[in-house]
Amino acid sequence: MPDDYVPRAEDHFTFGLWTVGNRGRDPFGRETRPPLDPVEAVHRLGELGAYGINFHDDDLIPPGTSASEREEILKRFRRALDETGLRVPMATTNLFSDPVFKDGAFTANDPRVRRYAIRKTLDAIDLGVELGAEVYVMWGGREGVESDAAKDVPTALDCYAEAINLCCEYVLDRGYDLELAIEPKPNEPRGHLFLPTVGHALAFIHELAHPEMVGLNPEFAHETMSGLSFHHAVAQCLWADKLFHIDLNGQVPSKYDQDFRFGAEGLRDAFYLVKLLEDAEWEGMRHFDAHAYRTESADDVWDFARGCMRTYLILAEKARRLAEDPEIADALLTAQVDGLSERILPEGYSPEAIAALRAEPVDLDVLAARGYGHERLDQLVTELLLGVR
Ligand code: DIG
Ligand code: MN
Ligand code: MN
Repeated sequence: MPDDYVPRAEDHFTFGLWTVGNRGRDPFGRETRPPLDPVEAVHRLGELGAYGINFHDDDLIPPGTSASEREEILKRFRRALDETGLRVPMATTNLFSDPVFKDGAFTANDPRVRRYAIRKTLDAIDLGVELGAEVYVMWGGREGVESDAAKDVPTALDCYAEAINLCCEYVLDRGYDLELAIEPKPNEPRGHLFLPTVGHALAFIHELAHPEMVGLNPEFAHETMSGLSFHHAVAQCLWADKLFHIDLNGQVPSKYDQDFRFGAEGLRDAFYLVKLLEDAEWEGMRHFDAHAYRTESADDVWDFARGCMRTYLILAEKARRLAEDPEIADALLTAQVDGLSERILPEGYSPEAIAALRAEPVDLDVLAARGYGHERLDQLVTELLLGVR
């Protein structure tokens, strides 16, 4: 059977070095897989049809690397990129592994830690731009608290804003073509994290010195951990023109951050997310911030990577099939989905328009009695997803 689900560069699928390089360690168990050479990751992802590869600074240049070793690492990595054609669309900083960040990085109480965090980020921005990154993700994995007595939250947000403002000013000063993307998460590894959801981050961005440079990198697992709809969160990012990047994976609501293969969990939300991105013709990177199960061997990891991309392509085809299905089209009409596009006062406010609105006849009993046919519509979509339409 011809396989229509083979990734192409134009699909914009990307993976982080830390995703396919995840060694299977978890809070209760040691690594189950050997380290993965970044050069091998580039070649294997290139063979699978990925468009690009991302990294934290420490993923590519481990802490303590000498200047000469750094040059050798970069030379090998660049050669692999040239040989495969893979790009580096995004880069980010590891501000969470080093114990120095145990009380936070940008929001650490100790200003010396905050100064080091900003310096490490500026160095990592230089490295990312050097390798072609156009989006810089900021996930505040340690920006939070366990004991609220230890952190004054408004002042911590001042620190967070100061750090991001300085990074924006650095980008402007260096003339980099780079956007910053905040990645919200509700908790883990801290008891509570600042900027826990897309909503908090969108509000925070408006208080920054350069809000136009800062957007969102929402993650499927992170909004889902809060019990929220990921596709609704992404829809609001698109609506606010703030979807600068996206982290795709699978997650069961209200559990620890599972970072499963895309579609392994949350398949319905994943479908509406893919439909949203494809209907919007969003051209950003489909980044899989996910990893293989701890049970998997080094070879099995590539089944994980292949599965992420195949599932996205299969769901994209389902979205096309939905748009072409006449029975679903009829059910959408019954639900009056097109009615949402009608503005109430297309000419805007005027006393005359309000007077007319108030004077028009309305039969509430008729409006209240109508059915919207959501059961039929949802069953049709369910059958489409189950492959019987
Ligand atoms: C975790 O979800 C975070 C880190 O993996 C990284 O900083 C960011 C980029 O996708 N996601
Ligand atoms: Mn995650
Ligand atoms: Mn992520």
